[in-house]
Amino acid sequence: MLRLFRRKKHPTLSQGLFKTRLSLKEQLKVFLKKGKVDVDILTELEEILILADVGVKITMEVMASLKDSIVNKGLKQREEVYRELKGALKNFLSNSPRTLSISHSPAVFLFVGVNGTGKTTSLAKLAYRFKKEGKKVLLAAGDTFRAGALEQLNHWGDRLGVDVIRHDYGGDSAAVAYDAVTAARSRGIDCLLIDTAGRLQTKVNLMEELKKMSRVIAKVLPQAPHEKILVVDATFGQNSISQGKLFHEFIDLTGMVLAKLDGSAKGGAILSLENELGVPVKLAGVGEGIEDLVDFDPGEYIDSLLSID
Ligand SMILES: Nc1nc2c(ncn2[C@@H]2O[C@H](COP(=O)(O)OP(=O)(O)OP(=O)(O)O)[C@@H](O)[C@H]2O)c(=O)[nH]1
Ligand SMILES: [Mg+2]
Repeated sequence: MLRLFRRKKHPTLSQGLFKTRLSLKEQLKVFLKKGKVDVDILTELEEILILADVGVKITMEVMASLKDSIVNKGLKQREEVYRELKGALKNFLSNSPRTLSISHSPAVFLFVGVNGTGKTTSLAKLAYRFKKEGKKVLLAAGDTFRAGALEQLNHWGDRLGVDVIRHDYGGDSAAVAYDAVTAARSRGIDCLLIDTAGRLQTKVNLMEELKKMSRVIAKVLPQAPHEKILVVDATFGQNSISQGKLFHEFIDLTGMVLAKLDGSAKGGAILSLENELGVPVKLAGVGEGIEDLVDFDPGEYIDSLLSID
């Protein structure tokens, strides 16, 4: 059954950054072609970083550090500055581990985020990955609010051959979570993935509901949920920062999934997002297919972002 989803080529982070790179590549080439370091170099680089939605704050800090490097290290060639730029940008990415916490049994994952960011799809992609690794997976339909949400998750459950714990529409999402964790324990499940309804970070009552879900889960299983994942829509760019901050305030996130990276020309925003939140991006969605979920590797990210190939 899982063979149905198999494709020839595995997706990559670099592939997901295609659109962002498209707008940068030509500018970077022009930048490098000029060869020598001159008075315009920092202005040119600044434009490139802003174009990738790296954000003003980080761009300014990187410019200051490059200026120092050019003077102190006596950089004469643009190629050298370009290498220095990659190093400088990497420093803004989080040092926290990016591996998912799956050592507990069951390992409980809570997916949260604003409406339509890609929560349910990312959850299904991760369930598929776990299933492929031979793990026992269970899904929970914590979105009892949006019309069609239960059917959407059921559909994924059917396709993946994974059970879904669900209540009716209008039900209490914390009660779904409670039942799901209880079921996961009694069935010897390895990974329980809990979906939630999309919500605006400014709606305090809805944010409190997430807190309650988290609390109820911990009552059944202390230390759970082991991963509280914010799913961010990569096309939002810098706008995701304020959203992310509030989600983090309410439920203390452990990681982020950057969904729809393939559709975004704003891949540079990951730098500000991580830097401002202090929460690592662990996975990236690079397409609508079930296999289009990749690990986020900081080195690969910077290299792909600034690649001229
Ligand atoms: N291109 C692309 N599309 C994606 C990706 N992830 C999700 N999508 C699409 O985004 C749309 C919304 O995805 P959902 O997973 O339903 O989003 P959600 O956050 O669960 O939405 P709500 O439950 O309504 O808040 C769907 O059409 C998905 O196919 C991705 O990585 N790349
Ligand atoms: Mg959903």
